[in-house]
Amino acid sequence: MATQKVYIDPLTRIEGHLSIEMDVQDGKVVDAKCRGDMYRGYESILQGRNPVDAQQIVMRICGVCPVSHGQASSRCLDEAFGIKPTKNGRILRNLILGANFLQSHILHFYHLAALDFVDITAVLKYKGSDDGIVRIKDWVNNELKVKKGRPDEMTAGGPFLPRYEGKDFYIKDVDTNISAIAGYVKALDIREKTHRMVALFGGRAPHPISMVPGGVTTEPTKARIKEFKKYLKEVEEFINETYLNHIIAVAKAFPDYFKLGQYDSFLSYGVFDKDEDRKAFMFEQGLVTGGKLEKFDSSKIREQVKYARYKSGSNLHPLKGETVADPEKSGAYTWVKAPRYADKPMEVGPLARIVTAYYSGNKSVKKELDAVLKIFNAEVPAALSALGRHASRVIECKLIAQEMYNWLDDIESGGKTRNSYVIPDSGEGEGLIEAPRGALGHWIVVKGHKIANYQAIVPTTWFCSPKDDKGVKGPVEQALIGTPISDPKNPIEAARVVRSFDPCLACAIHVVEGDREITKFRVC
Ligand code: NFE
Repeated sequence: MATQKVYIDPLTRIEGHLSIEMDVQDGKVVDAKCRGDMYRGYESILQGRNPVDAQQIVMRICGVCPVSHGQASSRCLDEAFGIKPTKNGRILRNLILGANFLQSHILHFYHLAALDFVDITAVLKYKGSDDGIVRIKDWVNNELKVKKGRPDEMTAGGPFLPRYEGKDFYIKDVDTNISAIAGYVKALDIREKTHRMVALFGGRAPHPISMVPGGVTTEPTKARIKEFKKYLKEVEEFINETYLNHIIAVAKAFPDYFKLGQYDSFLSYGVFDKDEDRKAFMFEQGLVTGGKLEKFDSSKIREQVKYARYKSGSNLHPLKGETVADPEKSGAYTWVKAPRYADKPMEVGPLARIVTAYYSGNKSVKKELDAVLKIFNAEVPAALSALGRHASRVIECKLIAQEMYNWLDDIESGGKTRNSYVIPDSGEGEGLIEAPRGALGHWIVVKGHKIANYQAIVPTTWFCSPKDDKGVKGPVEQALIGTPISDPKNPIEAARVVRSFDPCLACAIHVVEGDREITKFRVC
């Protein structure tokens, strides 16, 4: 049968700009290309600057995960300057990062991915008095009127409509839809609380100013700890009583997604340090392929650029990395490089962390993952899927919220929050951390007290990577193959698979090409 090209361009409800090109045969994806259509360029901006400026500048890579970029950069500088954080500095870093994880995972489910499953038009049948739902109902009503009266306006922008339309695309049960939409509204409020938690020890959100080499500048006063706990309790209740139930409801309505979007090679740098030497983590460091755990060795990381729009420098370790744009490069189809670990494309992110922790013998993770799988009478391989990614996020939220009380209790009253530093004439540093979306690494080379080289490999670069130098596809490209496409004009199945990874192209790349129309917007 003939191959049909299907494009999702742009893929909406993600951070940044991503397009997907697919070859579909007999109603299934047989080939896929993941394209980041922008250039980031932070590496060039940083050259020649004072090293301590790096951690403030790199946070601007993204408004969703600035904490991770700030902390990856601080770690880089810790290593280049030959220092470690104090105990309180480490705990405060964990608390700021943990609050950002909660914010990001709740954002991803309710405000980005859930609308692939939940039927927003169910609010039209709503008879109750919930203020948030009534406001959404009015909004949807008005939008639908526009659509009925003026069909040419059907592509009008808006947070909910238009959307992919088709038979059985959305949850049918009205109560589940209404409850999820109520969750959507409540999640806005809950995310505000998580931002406040970041700001209490970070100084502000979303770009905290307190994270510095050697620790954190904010004092963990009793008043701040008390306020943090107050917000944490509310957020924790939402995770355990609302978010978890909605994930289960989506999985019950769309169990096929335990089989779709599968991938089976995972990498985690380890996160939420238990000591100042970065030897033990709440979520373990390691790699898992086919259920086999392997020790991580950062010297095996390389970036390949045969299919990315960059000059030469292919297959370099990031400390020697080069980022020289080559927009017209023949054969290249993306601005995202192809990071590889020992030549292999790796999935990073919440699922990678949960799988790595599971195979490392992490009892809390095993208990939570087994409990979710039991509901579906499923085993671990089912978790290596689109639904497994959603489940991993809520499991992480539950465990992080739980652990935060212990971190707060571990703060040493009156203890130093940071160690001082001297910028050396020369040095090298590697800053590895987990961002909400996965393994994040920053690398710095200092010469003459200035930045001589700075490279970042972000989570989305790992999973949205193009083919590598040997032609092996990236994780999202591979996970798409075999996805059924019931209607090539409404490829919701592929969109669900890609969104389950939670791509952030804003992190991966930044400057848009000006030579082609991406989409049209109506500004009203
Ligand atoms: Ni822009 Fe980020 C996270 C990082 S993803 S959101 O999480 O780093 O590439």
